[in-house]
Amino acid sequence: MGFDLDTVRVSALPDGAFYISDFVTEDEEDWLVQKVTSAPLPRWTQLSHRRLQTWPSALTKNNTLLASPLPTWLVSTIGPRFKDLGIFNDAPHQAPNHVLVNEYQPGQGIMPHEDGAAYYPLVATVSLGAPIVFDIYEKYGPEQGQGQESTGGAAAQTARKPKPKYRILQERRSLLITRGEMYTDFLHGIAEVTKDEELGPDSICNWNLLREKEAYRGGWYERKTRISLTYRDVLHVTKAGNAMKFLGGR
Ligand SMILES: O=C(O)CCC(=O)C(=O)O
Repeated sequence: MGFDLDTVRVSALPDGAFYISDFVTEDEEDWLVQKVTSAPLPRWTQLSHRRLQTWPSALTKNNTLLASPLPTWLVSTIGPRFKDLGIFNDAPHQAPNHVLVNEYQPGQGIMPHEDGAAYYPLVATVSLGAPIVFDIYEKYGPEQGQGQESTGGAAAQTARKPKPKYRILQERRSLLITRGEMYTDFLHGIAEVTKDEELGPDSICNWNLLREKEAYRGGWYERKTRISLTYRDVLHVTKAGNAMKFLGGR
């Protein structure tokens, strides 16, 4: 439909990040949240600092996806919009084939990490329920604490807590796309806090693209339950028959 991604580029970041503040409507958000939260309990993996659903299934040990369609609710509304934006056009399967659904309660987050070589270097994240600050860290910078000792203990870890190089505010109903250099050359994470603070045009790099700047005028907000749908393209996909061969079946 000719949407110009350049109009939503996060220009303060290295090439490869885009932010659309009203990607899904409030009704669509309610429906998606209902779908996520009504999933049977075994669908959830309880991690120490968040809950996770993996659709259609977890990758094998060698980062291969067993071919299976994504559930309709994850793609019926969102899939056509990705197509209109053309964001997966250059990916091997021209569409996402894997979605990680994360749920964060206030005080929960995810350690700085990279998503790695299993995926085409593009993640499209739909945020639901509440805003959250997404932190970007230099991979090799001094702040990242290269050579951080694994035996450092809690005090040492706190003292050397890495400082994000960039901060992106993800509003509810928004889409964040990170790709290319943003995917390969940086780490990302979400702080384990109950309040996101120091918010403003100088610290939040997508400030000019926000839908509800007024809500953050005081410079902070209290975290609430936030859900993310992170769409990706797994590079290696195998059909069920091939997987049986892997497992020793003939
Ligand atoms: O919830 C998010 O926005 C980030 C999730 C994330 O970093 C991941 O799934 O690798």
